[in-house]
Order: sequence, then structure tokens, then C-alpha cells
Amino acid sequence: MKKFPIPESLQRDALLDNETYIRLYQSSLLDSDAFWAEQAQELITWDKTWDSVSNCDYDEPRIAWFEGATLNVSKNCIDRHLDTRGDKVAILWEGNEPGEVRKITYRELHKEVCRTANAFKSLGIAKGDRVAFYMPMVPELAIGMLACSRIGAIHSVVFAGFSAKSLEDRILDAECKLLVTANEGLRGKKTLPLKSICDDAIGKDSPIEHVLVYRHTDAQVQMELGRDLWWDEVVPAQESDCEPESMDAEDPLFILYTSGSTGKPKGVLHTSGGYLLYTSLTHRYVFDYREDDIYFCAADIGWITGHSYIVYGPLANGATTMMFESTPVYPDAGRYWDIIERHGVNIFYTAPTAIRALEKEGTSWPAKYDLSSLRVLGSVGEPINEDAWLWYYKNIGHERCPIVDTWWQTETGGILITPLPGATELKPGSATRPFFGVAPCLVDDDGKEIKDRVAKGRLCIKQSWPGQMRTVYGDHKRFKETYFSEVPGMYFTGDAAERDEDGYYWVRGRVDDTLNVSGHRLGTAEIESAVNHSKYVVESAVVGFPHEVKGVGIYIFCVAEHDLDDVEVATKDVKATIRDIIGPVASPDHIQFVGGLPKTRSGKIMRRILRKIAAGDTENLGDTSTLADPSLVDEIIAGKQR
Ligand code: 7RM
Repeated sequence: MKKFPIPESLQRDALLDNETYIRLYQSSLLDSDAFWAEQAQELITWDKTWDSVSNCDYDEPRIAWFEGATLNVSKNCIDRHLDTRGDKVAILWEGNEPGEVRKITYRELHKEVCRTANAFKSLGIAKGDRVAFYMPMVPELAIGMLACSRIGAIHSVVFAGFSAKSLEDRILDAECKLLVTANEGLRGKKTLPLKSICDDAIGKDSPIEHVLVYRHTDAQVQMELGRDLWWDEVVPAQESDCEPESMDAEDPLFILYTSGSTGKPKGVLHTSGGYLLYTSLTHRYVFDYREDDIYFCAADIGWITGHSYIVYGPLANGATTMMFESTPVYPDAGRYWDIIERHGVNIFYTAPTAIRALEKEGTSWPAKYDLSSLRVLGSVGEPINEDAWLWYYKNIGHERCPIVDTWWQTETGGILITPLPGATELKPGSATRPFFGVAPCLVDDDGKEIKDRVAKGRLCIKQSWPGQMRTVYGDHKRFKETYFSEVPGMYFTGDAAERDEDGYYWVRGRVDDTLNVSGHRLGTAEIESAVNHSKYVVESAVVGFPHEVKGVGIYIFCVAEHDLDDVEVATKDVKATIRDIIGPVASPDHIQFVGGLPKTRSGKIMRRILRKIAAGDTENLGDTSTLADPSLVDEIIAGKQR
């Protein structure tokens, strides 16, 4: 395949060229501790340095970096910039309406974070306590997260597209004492009743003692006396100074829940020193970040991309990081391009699903705007198809900007496989090469590493990097089972990948039963258990199918309780049940009621067949000889066509 060369301007002045990448990459693996010690000295301000750089063992598993060292994350993201960057904009916020802008300088951010930290303390929050956030994309979310890190509290941000039930489950699992929310969120023409959803998430045995409510709109909401407090009545009254708590490098920074193939979502735990170093270093090199850049990551902070590449990485580097509240199509499909023009954005990072959605709206939208400020484009969340890649490259980057297709996961904390703007020639659809300190490998079905250059297998990582998750909150056994038991001695990613003749990686998708819908990870088991709560359903099977915009769509096969009088009513109920239990993020694309699910004689659902039916690929269903009732399959296919 033809490679896309490095743009000339970047060949001249990018932070890294190919030779430097190769040299640094080799040394980062040869003597990993020496490499990370040097980076840690350069990028992070420690209160005390470490006794050991790494202390990891994938068999136990035990993962620890910079043990004995202490630091404060908010001090690294704010205080240390005050002398040189006090008046520089730290957070550049664009609200729901075009041109509705807030600029928060590092000095202002310092004051706001201190006040918020003091407010949290006044509400009884101390080091080690958990604080849940159910917030729209407003600066107060980042401020609240940083306030937690200032006092050593652990944040757990729950994406506002999750339901009250999902929020409640996460609050209970981490035993959060404080919940921070807003009266309402805004997304285009929609308003999200966040406070009211929070009320539904707090049962009578809830560990939540207080709800702090940011007043984002004029909407009146119910406030429970003694429990609920307005942000604007508590925070501004606080002292604007708050001594940062010196934390151990391995003290937890946050928990972020992510779906797996089985059971309830896992609380991915990240710690302080290694995570901050890893996000800071990757932000700098992957985006070829320069001091005066306007950096725009269009993710939501409710996902890991927002944690690592809107908040922690950029702020550790003293960057101006944008926060965008609305959607790419409000008020029209030119919104991103309008923002890029108005703010002079240099680095733009989004997901393939957004690119595909905007591609459908036509090239006339980006053509209306001046996008010449752009230097680097990024993609994350799912494989990017060649068509979308080329559209992005031509119509947004005008063939001047490299696209960094960054492969990583909630669990990895930061980017692991990615091109580097001045160093890597691009191939559309490939995340290309590993970042420093990352040793990917491909493993066959017997769990053996495939050493051939050109290979295809399950993607594993052979050694630890500082941004790696440390445990599943409250369940280290599950951590071991999920990530270190599939292939002993290695971190198992759950993805399938290929390696080509240039050593480039092509990540193809999940090998487990999780779906990557619009770049959001959902568990099929989780959706099925929600669907089965519908009074019309006795049993269900959820599979993914190729979707033009979302990448993967959700297809649900339901077995009805009894003959249905009205399939439409039942379908609506299934949809509503999913919304109630998981949230709008898991809205299905297709629901089909069937007489039964195709099972083997031992009673296992044959998902392979259902996936083919959902994809419309019914010509070649493969081996169906083990089916208990082969006639069911024809019935399901016929039912789909109707
Ligand atoms: C950052 C994030 C992780 C899963 C991962 C992959 C898929 C992410 C890419 C990708 C191909 C990419 N965290 N994935 N990035 N697949 N190319 N550049 O998305 O925890 O929500 O999802 O997403 O399957 O395992 S996540």
C-alpha cells in the first residue's frame, strides 16, 4: 500500500524524526527503567523522587511505577505553570451555542480549583474518598476533577449518556460520598435533566452524603434540604488557596468504569505518577505539541479520551485545551470547522464515527471555513476505514496534516500504538507503530507469540508502561482473570490485529463480546441483561453488525414471553428498558422478535450465526450441523426480511 509521506514543514521542525523515533524506541525497551526515569525527571515535578522506577509482575499481577516518589497532580497541571504561563488560557470552552465562549487562564484555574477543593473539604471529603461526577461538558467538570486530585480524593466520572440506574451502580461500587452534577446539560436542541437523574440514582441506602449542583441553565430543580447544595452558593465563598496534598505516585487518581464481555462494568483504576507522566509524554509527542498551540480534543470527558487528552495530558504540558459542550451537527454540520476557524485550532482530535457522520453531510461544509491553522489531525476509538481517512485527510487537513490514528484503551491510560507526526509515514487505517516503552505482540489461538514479521493474531503487550491500569476497583481477581489469564505473562487487550511487512499494526476490532458502538464500548451481556427486564422478553441475544456511521450497530434478537399482539409496543418497551437500565448510549439499531434463538444441543447460543444474519450475510452461515433446531435459522432470516 502507498504510504503518505511526512509533510515538508513537519520534516523540518517536528519534535521527532524517524531516526530519533527508532533510536529512542529501542532504548526505551532495552533499558525501560532508565528511559522512564529520564522522562519522569524532565516532565514531572516531584515532591520527592522514587526508590524504584518500576516494580511489575504480570504473573501476580502487580504493577507499580515510581514507588517511594510523591507528587500532586493538580500542582503539576496548574501551580508549576503559574510563573511562566499564569495569563495563558488553560481551558478554552465553547458552549452549546456558537461563539458562547469562556477563557480560563492558568491563574484563574488555580483559584477555582483551590476554591472547589476547599468546598469539597467543607463537605467532608478527605484523601482517599471517592467523588462521583455526572456533568455536562463545562469547565467545572475539569475543575472538580483537579480539585479532587489536589486533596487526594478519587474521582469517578460517569458519562451523562448513562441512566440513573447505571449511575447508581457506579456510585455503589465505589462507595462515593459526594456527587457533583448540574441542574441541566445542553446538547444541541436537547436538554438533559441531570439533577433529576441524580435524584433517581440516590436510593435510601446510598453512600452519597451531598450533591453539589452547578447552575448551568435557568431551570428550577428539586433540592433536598441538607443533602443538596448549589455550587454557586458554596464554591465562590471559599478561600482561593489550598495547599496541594503530597500523594504517593501509586495513590489512586481516578476510577473510570468500562464494559467488558461479561458481568457489570469494571472500575478501571489509574494512579497518580505513572499516569500523569504517560499522558503528558504521549500528548507532547503524538500531537507534536508546541507551546502556542490551540489544542482541541472533541471527546467527552466522561470517557478516557477526555480524561487523558482534554484534562491531564494537555494541562500537565501547560497547553490551551479546548472543551466543547455541544455536538458536531449543532446548529449545523459546520460546527467543528467553525470552531477551528474562530479559535485558530492547530491540533484536532476526534473519532471515526464523527468523521463518517460529517462526511455524509458533504464537502461543502468544511469548504466554507478557513482550516489553515490545522497542523495535526487525530483519530481514536475504533478502526478508521480508508474512505473516512481519505476524506479527513483531504477535506480537513488539505493533504498538509498527518492523521495520527491512535490505538489505546481505557485500561492503557494513554496512547500505545500511533504514528508520530514528524517520524511516521502513514497508511490509512493503520495505527502504525508502538509508542516508546510499548512492546506489542500478536498471539495465536494456542497462546503462543507469533514471531513472523507479517502476522495476524490477538494483540497483547509484553511489558508494563507507566500509564497502565493498576487494578479493577475492589476486585483484583477480576483484573487478573480479564487481562492476564488469557495469555500468561502478557497483558491481553481483547483486540485482534495484523502486522504488515513494515511492522505496522492494523487493529481490526474486539475478539470478545464487547461492541464498539460509535467508539463507545458496551458489553453484549450487559445489554442482554437489560433487555431481559422487559416484560415482553424471556431471552435475548445481542450482536454487533457493520454500521455506516457508528462503525458497529446494535442488533437485538428477542424471544417473546408469549405470542405478541403488537410487536411495535413490545419493541418500544425493549428500547425504553435499555434507556432506563443502561442509558441512551446503548440505544439499539434493530430489534427482532424471534420464535427462539439458534442454540447448540448443549444450549449455547450460536452468536456466530446471529452476527451473520444481522450483517445480512446469510449466504454462507458456516457449519450449522451442531444446531439443536436448524429450522429456526430460516425462520429468523425470513423474519428479518419482512
Ligand atoms: C481510547 C478508547 C478501547 C477499544 C480498543 C479497540 C478500539 C480504540 C482504536 C481502536 C482501532 C484505533 N478507549 N480502538 N482506538 N481500534 N484503531 N485507533 O477508545 O476503552 O473506550 O475502547 O476501542 O477495540 O480495545 S475504550
